[in-house]
Order: sequence, then structure tokens, then C-alpha cells
Amino acid sequence: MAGNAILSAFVASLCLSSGASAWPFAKRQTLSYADIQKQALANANKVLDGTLSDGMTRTTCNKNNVAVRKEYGDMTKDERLEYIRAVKCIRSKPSKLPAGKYPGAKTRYDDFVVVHMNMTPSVHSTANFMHWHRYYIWAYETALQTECEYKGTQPYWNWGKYSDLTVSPIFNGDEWSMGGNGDYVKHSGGMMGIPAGPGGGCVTKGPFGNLTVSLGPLMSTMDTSLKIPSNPSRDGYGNNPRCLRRDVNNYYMTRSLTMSNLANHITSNKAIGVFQSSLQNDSPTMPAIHSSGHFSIWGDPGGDVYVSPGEPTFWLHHGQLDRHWWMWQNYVEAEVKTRTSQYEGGTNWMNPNSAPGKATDAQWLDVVAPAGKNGIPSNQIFSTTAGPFCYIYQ
Ligand SMILES: *[C@@H]1O[C@H](CO)[C@@H](O)[C@H](O)[C@H]1NC(C)=O
Ligand SMILES: [Cu+2]
Repeated sequence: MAGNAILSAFVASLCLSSGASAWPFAKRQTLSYADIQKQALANANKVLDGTLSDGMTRTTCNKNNVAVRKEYGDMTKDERLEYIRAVKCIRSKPSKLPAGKYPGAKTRYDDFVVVHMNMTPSVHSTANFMHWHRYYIWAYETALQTECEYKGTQPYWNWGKYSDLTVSPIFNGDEWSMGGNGDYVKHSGGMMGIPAGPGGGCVTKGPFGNLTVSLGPLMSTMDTSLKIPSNPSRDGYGNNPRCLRRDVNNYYMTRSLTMSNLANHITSNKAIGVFQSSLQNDSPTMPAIHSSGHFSIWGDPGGDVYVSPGEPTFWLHHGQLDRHWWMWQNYVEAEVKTRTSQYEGGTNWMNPNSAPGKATDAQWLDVVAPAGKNGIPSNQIFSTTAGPFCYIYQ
């Protein structure tokens, strides 16, 4: 801390003597993740009150009606109970998919899982990775609100906040949590050096204890000795009732998901292309930030890129991914406008030379799109307070 302060004072004095242009560099070195959030929120508020432009046109969203998404542990117990109630509610409503087409889709919640399974190859490692998932999470939040009378917003999991995730308010297994870890069963680690954690078995404690999942697996990363039953259908859409498994572990907490690594990721990637690809590109020894969050929960179907939304905390992890992007878009006042509309990458994950994504490309959510909001162009998803959205992060 003191060392840093001395260093930045030293760098600052060097910059002053050679002109003020290098100031932002010195500032970047010392910005914490909390500082980035603070700056992003201040700028987002300026955009809302019209004193700063992000280049978007907004009609109805303003400071008085903007929704605020909160960190799960920052919600009151009553707010958490209300969120849990709404998730259980959406899991009890009937599916709106064509009957018989997806035998594993039993509930309205499963509709979201099927849509993600269908879209997986076009919305990961592509130009619309951040955009489509922003749209998708918003659709889920909207379904909780319109189909289950939920008055709150979609919570997120601030990755660097809990040094021991297993006892965090999200996974400690108490009645206000998203359920406990999986029961311990002996198992081996997974790809890219994921070590076996303290769970691996069925979740039996807390709000989502003894939950049955039916879709998938399609691309499981769990130890085969756990004998997770295969789906009767090769496409993963068959009915395959089994327990929800987790292996909540702290392996990534001291590696890719530290607050300093997260802050560094935002401050060192100025263009959306490298920002997005470095978020997703795993190295042979260390998953990138996106996979690190998934593998910190791991399990079945949480560790399966196609079926992962079947894990009820998928939405907290991807909510945070959206927040991380929102922070990146907004934290530099002079760059809010250029960062908001950056869009870069292909359209198919298997083919790096696939057609480049265009800002006018329509995004699809099939049966989980809120009424009248299917097929909206990517450029309507650039800002969280323009287009169909009206939310910020606290
Ligand atoms: C889950 O099932 C086990 C075994 O029947 C039981 O002991 C446990 O209380 C159940 N948990 C929940 C949250 O219902
Ligand atoms: Cu996804």
C-alpha cells in the first residue's frame, strides 16, 4: 500500500515534469476494483442525468426509474428470500416450448436452458458474447418479474469478494443462500488443471437442495468416475432426471479471481476485442476469468458450457460478467462513448474466420424473449440504460 503510494507519487511527479498526458497511466496503476466500480457508477449517473453522452438515445430510462442490481451478499435477508422464491416459482411454471420437441424441458426455467443450449455455438467466443448474455440475463430477470411477481433485480456474485466461497452468503447452505455445496464425494479434477474440491456430489442443503435437473449433460467436465448419467438423446434435450451437483471450491479465488487481477483485466484491455477474448481464452494451465467463475461452482450441469444455466447460480456469475463489462464501458469518463459501442469478433465459435458480427445483427431469445423484444439489434444492447434496458450496478 505505502509502496504503491510512493511509487505512484514518483510516477506522477515524472509525468508532471514531462506534461500531463501520462497522468491516466499513473492513475490506472493504482485503481482498485472498488474504485473502478465507483467511477463507472458516477459516469453512468452522469449519462442518466444528461451531463455525459454515451452516444445512445434514451427515451424512458432516467435516474428516477433506473433499476439497481446488487451483490448477493449486499441484499437483505428478505430480499434474498424474495429472489429465491421467484427462482423457485419460475421452476414451477410450465414450459412454453413446443410439446415433445425437448423432452427434458419440464418447466419455464428449462426454457432458458434450452435456448442457451441452442445458441451456444453462436454466443460464445463471438462478437456477441457479452451482448447476448446481457440480453439473456435481462430476459431471465424480466421473467422473474412478470411471470413470478418479483419486485427485485437480478443479483450478481462479485468474484473477488469471498476468500472462502463455500461459506459465502451464496453457498453457505443456510435458508438465505442459493443452497449449499455438493456433498463430498471422492473424485478427480477436470480439464485445464481444475482440482477436485470439497464437493462433487448432490446438493442436499439449503434452498436448492435435492433439486432435480433433466436437460443434459452435453459437454460435462466432471470426473467420469462420478457416473453422471448420459442423456438419452445425443443432443442433450432428452429427459435425464438426476440431482444437481456442485463442487464449490476456492482454487481460483487466489489466482484468476483476485480483486487485483480483475482490476488489472479492466485497466489493461482498452479494446473490446482483447477485453472479450482475454476474458474467455483459457490457457493450458489456467482458465480465464469467465471459466474460472463457472469452475468455482463446477458440478453438473454448472460445468457444462451448453447446459450451465441449469445451475441456479449461473445467473449470479453471468450477472457479474455483465457488471465487469459495464465497469469497463463506463469507468473512464472521456471514453464512455467509444467503449459503449465497441463491437468486434466473428459469429461462430468453431470458426475464427466466420462472418464478422455487425452492430445491426439481430439477437434472438426464442421463447424466453420478453413480449415484443425478440430479435433486437446488437446496438440496442450496448448500454444498460438504453434500448430495452434500464439498470445500473451498485
Ligand atoms: C434432501 O434429501 C435428504 C435425504 O432424503 C434429506 O436428508 C435432506 O434434508 C433433503 N434436503 C432438503 C433441502 O430438502
Ligand atoms: Cu453462456
